[in-house]
Amino acid sequence: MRRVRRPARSLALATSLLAGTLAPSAGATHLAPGALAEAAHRVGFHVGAAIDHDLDAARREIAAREFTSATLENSLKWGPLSPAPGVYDFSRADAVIDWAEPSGLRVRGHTLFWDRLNGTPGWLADEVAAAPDPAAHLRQRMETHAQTVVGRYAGRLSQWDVVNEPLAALRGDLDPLNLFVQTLGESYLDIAFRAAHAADPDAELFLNETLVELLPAKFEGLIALVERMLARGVPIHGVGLQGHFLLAPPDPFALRSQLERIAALGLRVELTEVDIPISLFASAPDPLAAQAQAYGDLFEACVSVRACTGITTWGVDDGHTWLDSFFLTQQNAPNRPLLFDASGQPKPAYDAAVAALALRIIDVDVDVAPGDPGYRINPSSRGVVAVAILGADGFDVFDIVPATLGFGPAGAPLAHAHGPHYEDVNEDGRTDLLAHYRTQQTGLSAGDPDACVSGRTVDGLAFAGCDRGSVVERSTASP
Ligand code: 9MR
Repeated sequence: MRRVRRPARSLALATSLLAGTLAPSAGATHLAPGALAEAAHRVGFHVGAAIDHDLDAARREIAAREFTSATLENSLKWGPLSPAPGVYDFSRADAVIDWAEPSGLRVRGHTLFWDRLNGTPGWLADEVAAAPDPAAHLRQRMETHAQTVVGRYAGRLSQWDVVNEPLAALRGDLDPLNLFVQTLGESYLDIAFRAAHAADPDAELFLNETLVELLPAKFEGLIALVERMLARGVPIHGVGLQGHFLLAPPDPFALRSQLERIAALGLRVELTEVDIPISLFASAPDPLAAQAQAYGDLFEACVSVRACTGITTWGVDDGHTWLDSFFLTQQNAPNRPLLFDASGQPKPAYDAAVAALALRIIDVDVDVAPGDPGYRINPSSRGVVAVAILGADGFDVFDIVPATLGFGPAGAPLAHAHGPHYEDVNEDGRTDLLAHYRTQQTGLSAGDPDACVSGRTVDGLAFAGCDRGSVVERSTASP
């Protein structure tokens, strides 16, 4: 058995930042430049920013240093891309993508089909209305558009928001004002995703929706829609929750449960357009610290769900945000909703995001293996649980404090079954270290709802995991 002792890494700082006790003042981060991207890279997570074609060099420099992902804010929308039928101008999109790639950024394509604002060219509705068979005409236009745009960048854009905002603004039904819905009904989503998949079979295809974080009924509509698409075999790989928290800061518990609902469908999920305006915290004693808490909550909700693979803020810094010109929010300008202030300095929210990313590295995997003769346990009397703490860096089973381990609803103590540790090569070809513990409980079986383990690491991180087959459980930071 290989015993690897990786360098100890303290989470105390991260935890106290999340608790707000060390929140620095604006622009006074103690973190090194690039800490955000570094923290994300370390745990295989993406932090992104929306980038427009005319974003200035100073902001691009911040983006390249601090983020791992870029979303095209406007340049790939059908309206700006195609001024007349069959005419495409890729110059703005090319400029962003040609900058992002050598900057080492993952690029998200945004967005193929969106019928609000400038998402669809004006000529399309006129053309569809005049067509002898409007449905056939629109379908053909959509397929050509997907082939032209997704095909052009095939292999370069790893994710696409194939369809944006299909639902009514404040409800869970399809948007009755949407040209695609009016002409093709729900089948427009199938056409869109199938055409995008044909144009780039390797791209991860997302359905991106807004305001669902604040509207539970709309979220249910989204889930039902995605379930129907999956039942029809539509190639959808992820759901994007935009995360424009214009009315209230994120509720971390509700958000996490939404992320888990999407994960349970077997899909990825990302927070794709996040902004949390400072006006939400106007009455707080320290609005920047309160905003940092909200960002910390948001990041923690996502990093604690394995299927949640990225968070993108809708802009780089507070000097350049759509909220300052949006009719509902412009009276609050400056809205200051992002991780960097208008002079490009990291805000307390930045530190909170970095701290929360550190929590990603703990995953607890609990497997019940009753009676497996390989474990040399009497199958009729005792259970065995294998506990693995998996992480890209920093923590493993050696970090468990054995005396803190508890099993089942009563938190019964666990002792090493044999071992103390062994290596296991997982499905990704990565070697995990596991530890087996013996319970006094009889009659255990795989997936037993009571087969839960909790404990603490030497760094004071509380963790908990249950046997759910192959699903990896979350961990929580200790208070
Ligand atoms: O931030 C974008 C702004 O510059 C554009 O004028 C606007 C219309 O195209 O779109 C904004 O981004 C939207 C995104 O594409 C979809 N979700 C809502 C975003 C804010 O309106």
